[in-house]
Amino acid sequence: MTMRWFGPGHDPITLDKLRQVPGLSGVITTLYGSAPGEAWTKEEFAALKREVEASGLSIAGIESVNIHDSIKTGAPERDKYIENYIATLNVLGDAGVRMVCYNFMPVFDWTRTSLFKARKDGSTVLSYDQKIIDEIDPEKMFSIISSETGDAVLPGWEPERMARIKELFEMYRGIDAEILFENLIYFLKAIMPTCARHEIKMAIHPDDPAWPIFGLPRIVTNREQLLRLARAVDHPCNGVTLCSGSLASNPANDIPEIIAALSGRIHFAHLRNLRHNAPGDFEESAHLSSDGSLDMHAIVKALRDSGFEGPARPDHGRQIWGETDCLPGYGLYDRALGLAYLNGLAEAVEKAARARQ
Ligand code: CS2
Ligand code: MN
Repeated sequence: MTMRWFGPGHDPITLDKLRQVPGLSGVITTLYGSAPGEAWTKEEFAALKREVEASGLSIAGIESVNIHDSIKTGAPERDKYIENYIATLNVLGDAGVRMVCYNFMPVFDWTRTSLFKARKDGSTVLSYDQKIIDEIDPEKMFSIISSETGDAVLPGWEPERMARIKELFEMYRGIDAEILFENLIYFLKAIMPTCARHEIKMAIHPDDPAWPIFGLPRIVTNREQLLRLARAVDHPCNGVTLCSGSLASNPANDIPEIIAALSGRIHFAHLRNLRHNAPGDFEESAHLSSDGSLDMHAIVKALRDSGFEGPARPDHGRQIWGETDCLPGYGLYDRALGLAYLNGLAEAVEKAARARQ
């Protein structure tokens, strides 16, 4: 069980605090300051690794090494950026990293219409309402997010990228789901030999929410698409991040069933619960099954039964107990509560399985 840590200067929650969370063995981190497409250097990564290890924790995987838009759009300069990606994988592989999470969403990473929706108990959560999205143009999206975050920079919502939003939309003109899929396969085929050499497991993160928004295609949203992707590059290093909250934004997705179907190809798990309010309208909840729409016990059990061995982490939590100094969704308190609960489920599932043997 791991937790996400955004790195020095980016995450107000220190490693000293994280290491007191019971059952935490490692962190999932990244070079948060690096732009998509940049090759990471050995020195930069060694410094990050030293810092994590000095706290007694280890790096359990990278989330994310982001993909340059030219790779997603298949622009002529993509090969140069794929070379940079391979250089980064070599740095990571040499440093002992075995899992890299990434996503292939055009323009926006995960999208929410509010980062601080108030709940009855006084906590706040991230929420999404398609009706709001339908009424605004995409350029407004960044102002909604930035007006709620102030100075904090959310992954995928960097002001430098958002300043170029018109240009980004222009780049994706004519890119439909089929072309985007081909570009993903091109990228995966190019990096597979490097991944195989270092035994780095690539774990694509599902699109969040799990349907196309602002007319942009989305290709990692359900069981069929995930299986198609796994088969198109049929190598164990081509795998998936099982993000329960992202996939379950579409209530038609049966998460335990998706886990069973992808057995052997899930390399990372994001465990998060959410509550469906109406079609296209959901809010995140505490991790507890009873607080949301997902059966978290069934999800943890399905992961165990599928032979999943990779890192897992609690995904977004609520903001509680007056905690404000954190990135939205990434406070310490509720993620720690979530982690303790998920560890309890994992222990119960494990013991029940052993008792049956
Ligand atoms: C994360 C994503 O906070 C989140 O919702 O799950 O931002 C995730 O890190 C990226 O999509 C993976 O590249
Ligand atoms: Mn996730």
